Amino acid sequence: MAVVMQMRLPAGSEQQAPGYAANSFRLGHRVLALARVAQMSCYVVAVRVRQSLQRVDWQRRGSDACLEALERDGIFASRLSVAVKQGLADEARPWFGRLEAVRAAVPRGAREYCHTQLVTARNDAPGLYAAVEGALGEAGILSSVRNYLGCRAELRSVALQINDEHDRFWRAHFEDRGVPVPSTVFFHIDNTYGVVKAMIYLSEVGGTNGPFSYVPGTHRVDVGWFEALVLRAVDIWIDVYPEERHLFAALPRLLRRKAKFGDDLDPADAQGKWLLDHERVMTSKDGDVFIFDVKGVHRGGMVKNGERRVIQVMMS
Ligand SMILES: O=C(O)CCC(=O)C(=O)O
Ligand SMILES: [Fe+2]
Repeated sequence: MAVVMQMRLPAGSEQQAPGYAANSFRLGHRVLALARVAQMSCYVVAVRVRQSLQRVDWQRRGSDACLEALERDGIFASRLSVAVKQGLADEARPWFGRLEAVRAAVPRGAREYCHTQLVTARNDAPGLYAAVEGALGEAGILSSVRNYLGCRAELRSVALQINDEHDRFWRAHFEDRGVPVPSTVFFHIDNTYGVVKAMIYLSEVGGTNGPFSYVPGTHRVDVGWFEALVLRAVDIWIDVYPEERHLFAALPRLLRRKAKFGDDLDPADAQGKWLLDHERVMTSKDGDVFIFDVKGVHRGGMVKNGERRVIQVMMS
């Protein structure tokens, strides 16, 4: 674990990612890029402050296997009973139907990440939220997550996810340019603070239909407040304004960092190799619900054959 603590989180700062223009830019580009990073940084700071305020006065109560695993590894795997799983599947069915309709309306090759997910709101899907809350509560997971985050965490969103072999969100930007897809593709941390997610497998998931994976211990890598801020702000910028992605190259080197860094790594370099060597791939054999701190390195949904169905739950 000492290695983890000494490791610097690779943040895509060194490599020229496919799709970014070469290192030439106009002054106007640099000014716009800096303004965007400043704008998004304000948002990230606000999220961070809100998270700190939520932690005021929280009293931790006891410990358990889930809490210990979250603190040590950043991930905990568990099983649900057949009845609980069936209840979740029943509640999720109509929502999966809607997601299927969304997916059917888009030509397969043109599907984006947004077509893999349907995020529901509690008011629209009270039955689904109750079923998920019941499942996580019964397994003791919700109380462990609250102790881990140090606040009264709630379900912020419940999303249905379908991934299949035709999805190209994780590889299109390489394939379209004739660049090989690196083995570190899509390794990332989430661009939030104070969030734990649960991935609940509703289909059988093996090695090739998009298993979720996590690099244990990486949630404890301390990148320092500045880098933590920049890599989130840059990521949110590119998510919100994808058409400005090429301006990443106009940033000064110090700011050329992002939370989705796996696409930019050279798998032959030591950091990429270390991540691949320590990656823990979660199939249905390992459990059917995985609880993880999103600030650890993870990826998933990159289906080579078949399809994967999951419920993704965000808690904060
Ligand atoms: O779909 C997956 O397995 C990964 C999802 C993910 O990165 C996330 O929910 O933060
Ligand atoms: Fe993620």
